[in-house]
Amino acid sequence: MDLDAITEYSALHAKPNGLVLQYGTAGFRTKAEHLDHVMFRMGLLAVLRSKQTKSTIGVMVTASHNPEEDNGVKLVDPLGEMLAPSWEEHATCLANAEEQDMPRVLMDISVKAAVNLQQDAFVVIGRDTRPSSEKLSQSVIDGVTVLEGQFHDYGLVTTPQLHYMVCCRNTSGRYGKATIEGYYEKLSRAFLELTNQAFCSGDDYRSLKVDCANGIGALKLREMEHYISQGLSVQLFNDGTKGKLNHLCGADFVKSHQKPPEGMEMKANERCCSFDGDADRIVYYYLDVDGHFHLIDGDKIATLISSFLKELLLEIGESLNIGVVQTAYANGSSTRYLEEVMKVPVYCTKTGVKHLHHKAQEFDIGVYFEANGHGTVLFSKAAETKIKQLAKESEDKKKEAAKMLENVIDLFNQAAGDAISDMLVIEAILTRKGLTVQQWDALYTDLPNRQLKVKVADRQVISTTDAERQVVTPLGLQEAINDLVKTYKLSRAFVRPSGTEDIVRVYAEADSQVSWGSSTGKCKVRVQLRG
Ligand code: G16
Repeated sequence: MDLDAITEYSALHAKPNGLVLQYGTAGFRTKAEHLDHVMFRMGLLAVLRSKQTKSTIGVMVTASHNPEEDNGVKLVDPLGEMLAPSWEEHATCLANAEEQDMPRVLMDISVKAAVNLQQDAFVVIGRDTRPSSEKLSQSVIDGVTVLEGQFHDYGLVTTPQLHYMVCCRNTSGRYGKATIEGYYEKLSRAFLELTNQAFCSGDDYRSLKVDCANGIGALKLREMEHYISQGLSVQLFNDGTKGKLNHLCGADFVKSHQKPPEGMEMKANERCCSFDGDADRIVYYYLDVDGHFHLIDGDKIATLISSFLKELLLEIGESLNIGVVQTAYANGSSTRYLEEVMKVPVYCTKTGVKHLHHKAQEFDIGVYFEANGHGTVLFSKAAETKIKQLAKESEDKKKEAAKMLENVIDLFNQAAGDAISDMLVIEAILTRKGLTVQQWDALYTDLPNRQLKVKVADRQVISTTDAERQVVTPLGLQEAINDLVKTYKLSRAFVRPSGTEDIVRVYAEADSQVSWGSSTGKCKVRVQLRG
């Protein structure tokens, strides 16, 4: 390691004194102007991680759903999954080391993690469409090259596309071709095969309006359009030509405000969906004939997918175990429906797809979705092998079901939640089952709920336990929540510090909106902080 060169280059990406950041729910996120040193250092760290795992590592420059002025970075581990927790700690230490200490901290990490510094390193880099992203990804490249790592810059890609590339490169192409065309070809082939023989091919089933949050999703969906046009026609809104990224649009806005995005032309009963800023989340929605807005969030997406998979498993006659993973934000109605009607086991983890992904790996088929629309489905190696074998060797209906499952496996991005891939899975299921968006929505009725952001002086004073459903500190806060919650039926509420924004998130649901004391249905939760 050439410490002199590292010190010299690092000075060009100097850390502002005293700035402390944490590798949070999805990497580092803050105002873009505070991130130059973090990017350079994550370039260095990616090289160490690549040497240690003898694999390609990904670095994605994005702040996903955050405002345009923010930016962020996250590292992608060898199978396309999120960075291992012990390396998140290394990332935090390295990002926070004061300028003069940084080379020593870097050395300490390489010793602690037993990195063979002679090993070659390869890093792939991607970025979203934020104005700050290009320069920040150059800082990542500076970090990679000063440690003599090799790199490939994919430029503008969605976050899940970068996860896919990393997975392809580390599995000798078995997962797919590590190119954008390879991604489009793999997904579109599976999608068209799934929809090809569907009995329902009326126009209603084939067109979809997509709000792209003025982000990268628009560019990538445009590129992909002609690959899927035989099965689906998409009409793009908020494509970044006029509006600001994530501003009054996108999956996060639609989910948290429970209303349509601006800039979308919606007619009654039309199926619409929204991506978030880096196209790793998706939510669906429609307006009914009375103009009421209906949101179909990650919970209902998980339900649709699980019921389709269960039907196929029944047809192939295999007892592969299937589990659904949610977070505390999952609507109580969805959990009840999955457990009591569908008889599927449901598990709850902390917020952050890294936690859900990990839990989902315990099943033959692990379906994980956050209510905000972030999720995917994982198939174990054993399940995949069994399904492939049945698709080859069985006959008639069983063969057809196994082939369908084979395509479903290919259509999901198993490296990460992916709005484009999820959208195609959902469209294929709706087409195959001949379901309208209203019929899908009618599976169960969500409990009325609200999610709010609260700005506090220091969000870190709040700590939680029990998959973030109970507050530990400050003392007295949980009792205050309990006192409020017990006065309403089917009610639940929790508070947790965000790991991506400098705010505290508050969630509440109950059987009725009216009893929360406001004709506009706004939830009034007042807790007094003691201690
Ligand atoms: C990220 C994570 C999600 C998480 C969301 C909000 O989403 O990947 O798993 O639900 O942040 O996290 P928090 O409540 O801690 O702010 P994205 O789409 O912004 O990458």
